[in-house]
Amino acid sequence: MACEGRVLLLSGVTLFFVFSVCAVVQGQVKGFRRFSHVQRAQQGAASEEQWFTQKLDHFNGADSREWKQRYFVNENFYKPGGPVFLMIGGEGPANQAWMQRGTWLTYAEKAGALCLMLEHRFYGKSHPTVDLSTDNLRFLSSRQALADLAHFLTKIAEARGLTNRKLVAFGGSYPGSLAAWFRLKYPHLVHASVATSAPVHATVNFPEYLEVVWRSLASENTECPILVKKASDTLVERLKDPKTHDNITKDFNLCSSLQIQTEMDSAYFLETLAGNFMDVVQYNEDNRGATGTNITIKVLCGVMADSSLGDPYARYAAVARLMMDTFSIKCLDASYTTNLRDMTNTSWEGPAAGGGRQWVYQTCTEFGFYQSTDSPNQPFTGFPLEYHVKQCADYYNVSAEQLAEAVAQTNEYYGGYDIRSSRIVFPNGSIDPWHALGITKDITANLPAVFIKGTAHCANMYPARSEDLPQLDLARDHVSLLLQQWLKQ
Ligand SMILES: *[C@@H]1O[C@H](CO)[C@@H](O)[C@H](O)[C@H]1NC(C)=O
Ligand SMILES: *[C@@H]1O[C@H](CO)[C@@H](O)[C@H](O)[C@H]1NC(C)=O
Ligand SMILES: *[C@@H]1O[C@H](CO)[C@@H](O)[C@H](O)[C@H]1NC(C)=O
Ligand SMILES: *[C@@H]1O[C@H](CO)[C@@H](O)[C@H](O)[C@H]1NC(C)=O
Ligand SMILES: CC(=O)N[C@H]1CO[C@H](CO)[C@@H](O)[C@@H]1O
Repeated sequence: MACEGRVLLLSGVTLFFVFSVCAVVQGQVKGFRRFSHVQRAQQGAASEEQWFTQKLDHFNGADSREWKQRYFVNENFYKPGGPVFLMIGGEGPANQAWMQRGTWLTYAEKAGALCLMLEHRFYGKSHPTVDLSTDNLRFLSSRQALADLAHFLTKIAEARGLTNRKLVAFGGSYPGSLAAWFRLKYPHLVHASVATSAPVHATVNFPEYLEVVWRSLASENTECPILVKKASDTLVERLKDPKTHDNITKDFNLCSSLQIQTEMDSAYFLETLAGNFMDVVQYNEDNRGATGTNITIKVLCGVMADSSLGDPYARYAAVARLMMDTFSIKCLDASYTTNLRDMTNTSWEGPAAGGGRQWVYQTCTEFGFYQSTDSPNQPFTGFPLEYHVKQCADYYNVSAEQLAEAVAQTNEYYGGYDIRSSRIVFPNGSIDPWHALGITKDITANLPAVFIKGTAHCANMYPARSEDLPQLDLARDHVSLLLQQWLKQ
């Protein structure tokens, strides 16, 4: 869902924290974990799941196949005649916590809104097809998802006598983009949107992500990213010498002895370790909460600066072990072979069906967003664009040319940074690596950006806390005022 269940990948093991359940899912994928969101909403009484009969293919009138899509309703704040608020589901199970907590509900209370949340097709319990075969995944796209939202709203409005009510769409991260695009493509249905941390510009290569990681680490301590780079460079050197592999296996507590046969093996291993830093930066501070981790940029940079642990390489290994301890992971499985087996399992019970197989498919056929090491201004080495592109071929038989064309077409279809619409607000956080693909300056008075200095991915969506930065409170109030204005228009 929108900024929901957290996915942290530690050394080949992704921890997918679904609200109130902590499921450990083996072998999920990088792109996925570094796109999904921390859940900071607190536990409350679960809003009951409901099911909507949805079309499989909205773009073929001759195809009448149907399936059941999951949704949630909260009527607590609704006042007769009030607007409809819709939380858009994303690349993971719809998280019921959003029906009890979150900034959007404070807005709903003010506006007397009916609150709905629709789970994204192919995620959570919303299964349009019998399995996740590549052939079936062609029904997974943002366009089909927007059409699901449109059909759902139209039918719900008819059934509940809500036609002509103003609708406000909410979402964070990928669902933030969906919120913006929903207003763009269905202006007759959607009155306004709050598109938080929304990467509206698709791009195959996204090396800027790691540049923001450098800057975010440097804002804690200028030495920190330099030490990370030293450590990473040392590790890359050692990987070239098979005699060091036994030591590396021990240092990083690998589940089985390190096997480097191809560039994919080393890239996967290096990316997994870099992931410790990427995840913590993306969710800095947001990382405390229902799931209870206290690992922040400050903590990681503290370890990197601790010379009592040995050289920077030894400190880097200490970070990896700290992350494993924090998440009670016994050992690190950083093997591309295992990953490939998991990612190509097409069963709904498969190891990557929690969202990894689906989300990476969407990156290969719509968005790219590959967090490569292709920029010199970032700390890591060894997982270049080719490594990410090769995964599209390995998992789904999508070629580099097909990927490039698909990404170009996504921008052609939605407009990328040049989105033309109105009444969409784009909150962004300065230390969120995704802001590089978001709208960070007002496009027009009617398409404003809201800048939140010092916050990470999706911070403004979580329930307010007393220790929040004052600018985060201001951003929440600013969005609230905009919505009040817009609902009068
Ligand atoms: C492995 O680590 C030990 C102890 O730190 C060290 O003495 C040895 O030289 C290392 N082996 C290699 C091949 O680097
Ligand atoms: C995080 O919290 C745990 C348990 O409360 C504590 O044992 C640990 O020392 C803390 N770690 C850091 C880095 O603050
Ligand atoms: C896919 O995953 C399921 C559940 O873990 C497992 O039972 C099945 O054997 C796997 N299929 C293949 C082809 O590996
Ligand atoms: C992969 O795609 C190519 C061209 O798109 C096709 O010719 C080939 O049969 C596909 N391979 C598999 C295993 O599906
Ligand atoms: C980090 C970042 O790009 N923040 C931008 C968010 O939007 C405001 C405009 O309201 C920009 O000034 C910030 O630079």
